[in-house]
Amino acid sequence: MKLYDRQGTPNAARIRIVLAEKNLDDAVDFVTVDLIAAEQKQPAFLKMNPIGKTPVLELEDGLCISECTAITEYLDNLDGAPSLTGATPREKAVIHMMQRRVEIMLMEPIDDYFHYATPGLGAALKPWRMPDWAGAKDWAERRGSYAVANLPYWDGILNETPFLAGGRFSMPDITLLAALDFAKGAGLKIAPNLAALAGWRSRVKDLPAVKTRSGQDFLPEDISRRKQ
Ligand SMILES: N[C@@H](CCC(=O)N[C@@H](CS)C(=O)NCC(=O)O)C(=O)O
Repeated sequence: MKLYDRQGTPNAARIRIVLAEKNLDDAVDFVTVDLIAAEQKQPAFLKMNPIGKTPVLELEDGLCISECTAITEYLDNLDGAPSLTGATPREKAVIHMMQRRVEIMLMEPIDDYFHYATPGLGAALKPWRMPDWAGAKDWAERRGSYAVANLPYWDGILNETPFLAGGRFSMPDITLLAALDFAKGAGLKIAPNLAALAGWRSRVKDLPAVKTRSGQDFLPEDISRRKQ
């Protein structure tokens, strides 16, 4: 299998954690996509994923799977013992619900903040960035504030249960971790008084799969290549 991504981005981190958790690192060849040069918007990449985003997992038969949730489902089920996406109907339902909540309440607004309230991935991406209107920055600032305002909700959940979908580490925990790292990398301030969230974060960061596969600085060397 081939994984097209860019190390240091939040969604690359998500799948890298899944690969480590499922002991599949050796089953994948990593192909770097130059997001700063907008390689993900070029015809060759759009053939794999018309949405023009990474990561994409290419299987041996040529099938290209995009969307972190779909890639995670696939990798998690390869060994017949899904641990990250749920085994029972109830587990699957709760995992999917929490996954969508993390996306809608955090990942998507943080992404909007990053791309419209900061230089984002830089000048080469400008032609693909909508909306290009005068109020875009204000709107993006509000999207960032919305994400930050949602953090106490997650703190409340983690006050009641060790992981987002109950007693065990699963897909939405990975997404929440990536979202928090993304928020930090994009420059959003996370309130320091959310004890349950902070406790969960340090426990999750200590899990072997997470320790080996995330925690890189956010797009470390690329930031300096960005042009406003
Ligand atoms: N919903 C998508 C989000 C993918 C995404 O936003 N990927 C980012 C990297 S973290 C990307 O490729 N950005 C490039 C761009 O926006 O042009 C998923 O789950 O895979």
